[in-house]
This record gives sequence, C-alpha cells and structure tokens, in this order.
Amino acid sequence: MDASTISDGVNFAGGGSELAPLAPGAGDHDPSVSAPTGKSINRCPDGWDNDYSSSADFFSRDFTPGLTNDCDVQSVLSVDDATVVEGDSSSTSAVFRLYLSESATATVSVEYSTSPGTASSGADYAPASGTVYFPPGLTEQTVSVAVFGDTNREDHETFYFHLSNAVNAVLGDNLALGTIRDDDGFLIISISACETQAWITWESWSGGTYRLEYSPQLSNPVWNVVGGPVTATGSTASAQDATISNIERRFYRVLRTD
Ligand SMILES: [Ca+2]
Ligand SMILES: [Ca+2]
Ligand SMILES: [Ca+2]
Repeated sequence: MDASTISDGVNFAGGGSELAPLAPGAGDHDPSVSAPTGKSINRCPDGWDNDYSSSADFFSRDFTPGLTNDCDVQSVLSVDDATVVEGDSSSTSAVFRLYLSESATATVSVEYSTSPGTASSGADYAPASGTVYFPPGLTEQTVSVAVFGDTNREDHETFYFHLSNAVNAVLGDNLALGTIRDDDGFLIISISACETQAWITWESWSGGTYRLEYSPQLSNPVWNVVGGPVTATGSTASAQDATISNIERRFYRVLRTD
C-alpha cells in the first residue's frame, strides 16, 4: 500500500516534505486504514491519525513507531450534578458547573435544557434552556436554574439538566441530576413506651435515610442521637429508644440525612 491507494480524503497538495499541519480535522486518515506490512500506525486518542500536508509526513509519522503525532485533540465538555436545599418561599438557585477538559483555541458553545424527574417543571423549578459560550482560554461556566421553595413535607425532588449540540468540543458527561432537598421536617406519628423502651414511628419517604434524636427538654434543647441511621423502606419508619428507664419525659425529633 502506498499513499495513492488510500482514499480517505487526505490532502497531499504539498507534495514535498513540508510538515505544516492542515486545519484541524482536515486530512485526517480514516481509522479503518491499515498500515503497510511490517509497519504500525501511530493513532491519536480518537482513533484517527493526524493532519499531513505531504506523503513524506504521512509515512514518516504515521508508520514510524515512536514519533509524535500532532493529534487534533478536542476538548471534552461535561456538566456536574447540582444539589440545592429547597427553602420555604421565593426561589434559590441550583448551579450547574459546565467544564472543558482543556481550554480550546476557538469559542466553544453548547445548548442546555432542563426536564422533570420527580420535580415538576414550573412548580418546583423554573424550566431553563439556552446556549453557553466558552471564549478561548475559559474552561468553566455555570448555569443557574431557579428552584421554588415551599413548606410541603415531601421527598427530595429531582430534575435533569441536558447538554447538546456542542461546537468545537465533544460532549463527555452531558446529563446532570438536579436534586432539590426537602427541608420541611417529618411528622412523628406515634410514640409508644413500655418499661425501659420506647418505639418512635414517623412518616418517611422510601429510600430516605433518617436519624432520631431526643432532648430532655424543649427549652434550650440538647439533642442526642438515638441509635444508628434508619433507611426507610416505605411510608413509615421506626426506631427504638432503649434508654428511657427512670426518665420522666423525653422529646423526640427526626432529621433526614441523605
Ligand atoms: Ca421547604
Ligand atoms: Ca418542593
Ligand atoms: Ca418541601
């Protein structure tokens, strides 16, 4: 095989030994092109080799192990998950961090949008969409999504943040989870006591992790943890307090910890 038999769009216009690369992406040699017998190809991370302006360059670099390719490495664009505590009124911001694996030489742009999970678009968060730009040299941007507070006792809620149509970058992790942590407490349904033990039952959200605490008094309370974390498997969860002997009274509260 010689260069003239490789029909992959490579540009040999230079015709000599000039090593100046073509514009990024132009003249890349197809990953399906195989090396001549006894040679190997120095592949770039994307599976393609690099840009060449001459057949001399093609052979000296592509088929000579140990020489460095001037690969067209595109920056990878990803987005992180975001978590926000709900609040009781007005709105707070869930801030999504978008980041490039390395700064690009041309402006990178990407479109974003939101979609509901267990949270309702418009009621629990404000739907958002638009375009984010990364000027050359900039590797991080943020997008804020408004989350609406309420006083409903409920499970944590989720929505999704999507990236699409990246220009001058390739998409890595293009889907982030937005979590709205409920902060409205839990209803203790019952407390039953017998001799040295008490059983406390509260409303729960399946999968949630809870911690039971007690205080000897409500005025200037001193909260003490009772037992280990409790992971709920249904709409109620319970924990036992086995330290109530010789106790006149005791106050309990439940916190969600996940
Ligand atoms: Ca709230
Ligand atoms: Ca809510
Ligand atoms: Ca709530």
